[in-house]
Amino acid sequence: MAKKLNIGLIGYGFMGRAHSNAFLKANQFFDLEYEPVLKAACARNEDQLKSFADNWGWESTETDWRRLIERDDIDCIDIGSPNNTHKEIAIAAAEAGKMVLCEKPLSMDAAEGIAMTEAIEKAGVANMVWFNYRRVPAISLAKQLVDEGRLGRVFHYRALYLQDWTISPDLPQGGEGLWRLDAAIAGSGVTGDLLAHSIDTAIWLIGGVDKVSAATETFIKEREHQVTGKKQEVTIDDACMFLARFSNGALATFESTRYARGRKNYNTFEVNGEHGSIHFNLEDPHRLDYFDNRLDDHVHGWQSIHVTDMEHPYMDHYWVPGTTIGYEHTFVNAFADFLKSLEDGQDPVRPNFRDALETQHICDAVLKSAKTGAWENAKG
Ligand code: SOE
Repeated sequence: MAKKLNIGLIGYGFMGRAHSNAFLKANQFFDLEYEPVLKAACARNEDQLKSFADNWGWESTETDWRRLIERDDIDCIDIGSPNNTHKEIAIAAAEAGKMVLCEKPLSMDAAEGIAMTEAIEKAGVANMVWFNYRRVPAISLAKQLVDEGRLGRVFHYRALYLQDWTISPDLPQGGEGLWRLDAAIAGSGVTGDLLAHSIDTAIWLIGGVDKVSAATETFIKEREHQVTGKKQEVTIDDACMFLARFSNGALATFESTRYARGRKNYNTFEVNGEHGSIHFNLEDPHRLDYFDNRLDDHVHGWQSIHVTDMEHPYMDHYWVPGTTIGYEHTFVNAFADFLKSLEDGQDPVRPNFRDALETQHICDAVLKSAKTGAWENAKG
């Protein structure tokens, strides 16, 4: 008999849907001791919440997250609401002894992240931050190749995260669906929203960052605010580029924008090492490109590994070799890893709050450097 884990989800937007789907699917594909129960979904807009809850099979609803946390029949709080709500909810949930899952980025800034991480660690509750791209099988395979020493010493890391959905000056900022453009709700623009993903992947693959030097730009200075209906200053970073020095001596470049016409969710990275290189592009997510310099000279060349075989990370839980899985499965895989980590003798799941705080420190240093023009310490 599976052990039941009662989930209380906060937020019904894009991530509320992605997480709900993961809760419903994880036990269908993975053999796990724990089984989630979609106990209660919580958001302020009652009508929208009801139709969301009906659609995904949530047993009940709450319109006040404090009430959700008080409930004795909730074991785990999942935070899928906008960034400015993460801190208060995570700390209250930890203090109430609940497990906490939190959508990325961890927080508005590192100061908030420190308070959240301390509360989580003090309470000793299981926790995970949904940096879902670690669970793209091709990115997990990249981690395996690096850990197997196939690249040797790493010299370069090069990441791009490009989108194009904010180019129109008529796009409002703030409110439902558009809070990512409002710094008061999101904390920052592409740095926290997109580069946090790139940074999480990078530090997972090759280790920590010591220093950064950054430049940011806000191309459209004023936008109508959806809530107030007034034209207001835009204070998010629309684009960000930074140089990084990793603790292991590697040199890196990161670039992100929402103004790259034609790029929809172009999250790519390349790692160049002494014995080989790897390259990944989320718009072609089943492939990992690999160059192995240790092969004989006459067969040197980039291989494009179709990461769909039974030996590849996560793929033995799905279909047959050569068939693909999707974006939503990165959340299924992450949640399955979380449930697995609750079983006896298993290591805590990663990335946890402490890992996400490391990313948050780097984001803060990037934003600081963009203002000061100087190299900034990224360690916090
Ligand atoms: C922004 O457009 C966004 O939805 C991010 O918030 C997600 O984290 C990213 O995975 C896709 O793009």
